[in-house]
Amino acid sequence: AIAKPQATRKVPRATNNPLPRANDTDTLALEILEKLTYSLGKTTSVARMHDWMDATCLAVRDRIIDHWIASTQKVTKEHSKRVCYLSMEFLIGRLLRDAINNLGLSEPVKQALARYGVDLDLVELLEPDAALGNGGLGRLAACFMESMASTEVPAFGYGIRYVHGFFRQEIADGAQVELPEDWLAHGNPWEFERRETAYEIGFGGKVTMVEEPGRPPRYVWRPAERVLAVAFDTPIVGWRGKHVNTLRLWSAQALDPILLDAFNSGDHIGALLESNRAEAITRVLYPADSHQAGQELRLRQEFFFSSASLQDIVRRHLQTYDSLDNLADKVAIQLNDTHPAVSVAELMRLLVDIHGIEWDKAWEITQATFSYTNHTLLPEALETWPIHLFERLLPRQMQIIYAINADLIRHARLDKGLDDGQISAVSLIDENNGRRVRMGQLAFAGSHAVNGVSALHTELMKETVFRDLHRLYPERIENKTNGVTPRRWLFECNPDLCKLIEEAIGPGFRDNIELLAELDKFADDASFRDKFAAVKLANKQRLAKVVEERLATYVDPKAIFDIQVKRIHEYKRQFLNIIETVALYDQIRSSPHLDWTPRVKVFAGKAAPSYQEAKQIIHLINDVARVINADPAVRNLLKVVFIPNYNVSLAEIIMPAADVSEQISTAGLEASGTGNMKFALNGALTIGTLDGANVEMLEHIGADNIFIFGLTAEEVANARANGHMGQPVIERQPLLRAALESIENGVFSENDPGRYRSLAGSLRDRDWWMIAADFQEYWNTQRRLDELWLDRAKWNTMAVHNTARMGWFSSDRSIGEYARDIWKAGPKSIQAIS
Ligand code: B1H
Repeated sequence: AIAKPQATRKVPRATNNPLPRANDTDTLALEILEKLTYSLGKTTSVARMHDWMDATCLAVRDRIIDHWIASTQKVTKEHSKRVCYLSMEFLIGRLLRDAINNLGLSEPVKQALARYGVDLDLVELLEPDAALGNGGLGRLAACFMESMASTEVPAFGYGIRYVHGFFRQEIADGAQVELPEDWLAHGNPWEFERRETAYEIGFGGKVTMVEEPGRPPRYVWRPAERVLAVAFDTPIVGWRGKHVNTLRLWSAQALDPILLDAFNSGDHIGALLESNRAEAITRVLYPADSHQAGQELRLRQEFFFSSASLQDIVRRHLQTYDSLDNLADKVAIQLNDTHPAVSVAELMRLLVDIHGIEWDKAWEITQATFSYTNHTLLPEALETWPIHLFERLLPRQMQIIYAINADLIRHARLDKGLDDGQISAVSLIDENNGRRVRMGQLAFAGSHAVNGVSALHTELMKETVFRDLHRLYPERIENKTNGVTPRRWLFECNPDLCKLIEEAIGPGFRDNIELLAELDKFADDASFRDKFAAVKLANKQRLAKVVEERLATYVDPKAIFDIQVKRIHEYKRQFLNIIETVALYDQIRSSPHLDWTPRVKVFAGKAAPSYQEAKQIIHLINDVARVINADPAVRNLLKVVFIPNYNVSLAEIIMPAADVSEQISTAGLEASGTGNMKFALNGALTIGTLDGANVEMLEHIGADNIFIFGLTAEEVANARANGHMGQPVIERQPLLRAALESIENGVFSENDPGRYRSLAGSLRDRDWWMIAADFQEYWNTQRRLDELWLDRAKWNTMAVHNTARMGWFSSDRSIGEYARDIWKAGPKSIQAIS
């Protein structure tokens, strides 16, 4: 007879929380082998380096998952408030080293791989650099994700899973060439596809009013087109594995991947059209920062990820609470610039149309939930959308914006007595340029807090773009100065320096970066300084090797490494730097007997593909490099290199190798800068203008340890208002005049002598970026650096002070301030940050 199953039999209760895995070398070696065998189907004898990389990522990932599950359970159990960081860009770079380092696994993983004769350093190099961002804005989002995990602020990052990230840059005959980037080509071991977490996103169609007896009229949006947003989750592990948050990126799919009717009737191409159109939304990152793209596809991207993220937030909230009334108590949504600003209208639609909440109540919830960060004041970068496009693509959201605007204007007129001119400045609709929706105004109106990214930038926000809105809501704008994560930008990229720091002040700085201040007293200790300089030299040798490999150019690690790496833009003034380089070249040639300090000028950065002036600047740098590097008269006293394809991984090699950091934007135009912080943290001396966060770096580092020059923001504004012209200035400055003439006469472009005529001409004319205006002071300041280099003890003292005093610029501090002042989320200890 068959035994009857015992009703009382004890089944071991399934546990959600398996034992955390052991982290010793033996266990890791075994598990890496296990992944290689059972996840990748390879043996050690046929495994390629890529397979080792995948196996290593998977073994490390298992350890993150343990913490991930625990973090999620804790947040759920405690009903903690969550931060949702909405950003069109997350420039995360490689994740393996970050994960290993934060989990404290560097040594055991290294040794585990060594058992198979595999070098962890080489494995790390194979990971593609996730470039889902343009520059500072996207990298800030990545630093913030890491810091939120490290400071245990429960958070979701929401963005787009672009199939192609930021383009790969090559230089051909001196000019930039853009090639498609393909980071997903070999799969992505860090992401989890969540097919069950998918939302319909509508576009186009019609809005109808539905009236039912006894109920207020409702609006119903019937989109003409629907696309599916599917979630892909990547765990973001914080320092010491304490907490793990989620980066949720949306991928677009057709609801009906192939139209079966069309397919069956033989129209195989037509059957795929819909899926192509849908998937195009998340195909590629727009590569123009500081310039509004203006295409329909871009607006589709913005709405697509905003709507998906909000639907996700609302759904999850309703899983726990039976009402949306307390939404703002449980989530804080941060809008990273205006790219997700349509969220304000979309949340209103979800609250009012879908969940039946009364308008005023919905508006209260919306404002209490959102906050908005502005990252630029450049007029050409401020997003506006033509009404007709907006209306066609998002008809209901357009209606909602009109309604929000009507309320805003009523308040401005009746309660605050604004006149017509002031009303048109605060209006969400720009009536002067063919009627456009102003996304900055929308984000401002829909938020309880609006912040700039450095003290100066925040003040300028109040005086310029948001002047009238600020008068209307004087409490709303506040400052949150940017920061960078010390884990990636010191611990991981400069391990030798960290070892040295630890010998001097102990390991405390690894958990509290502001303890770096204790290094200050070592600045006058000659033996410490020498070791500090030795680490710098080794880092310069490492960079010199990269330059040799990629450019076949020798650079002397004993020369000053003077580095400007960032997006190429007129306001960032790489042009000023290269003109100074040309002037120096002229001087070395005409006075060869003088004691010139050897310098290597390093440049890297990408130009937006459609930005002709920026591409010309790249071409000029390469032309100048070719001529100077080949001129024997220079005797290696001056070298110029442009390293192609600047990205996060290259930055990790460059930041620790700089002696001089170039932060020379026209004052008032760089909102903050974050490269400036990475360089100084690693002991470079800054030559810079009083712009963005440079101003606060000056305060923290002290005027004796930083090289500030040039017009102030106020002086720039005045010069522009007073019709400043470059030519009279150029006439008075022989160095500048000669350098400019050689550039415009084709000394560096003999095969095309007129190539730089218009670029140079722009200086003689309005000199909009104040390059001629600032040249002489820039030159003088560079020569002061030359002189300082001769007193190496003094230089090194200053370098140590830089590292010691940069702790405040950690993104942990930035996040602490957001948590305390804006989000009211995260551990009490974080919100209590002073
Ligand atoms: C910054 C951008 C930006 N500001 C538009 N604005 C973009 C604007 O694709 N777009 O349309 C992309 C990016 N990026 C930078 O943000 C500032 O220039 C830096 O000064 C600042 O440090 C950084 C982070 O706040």
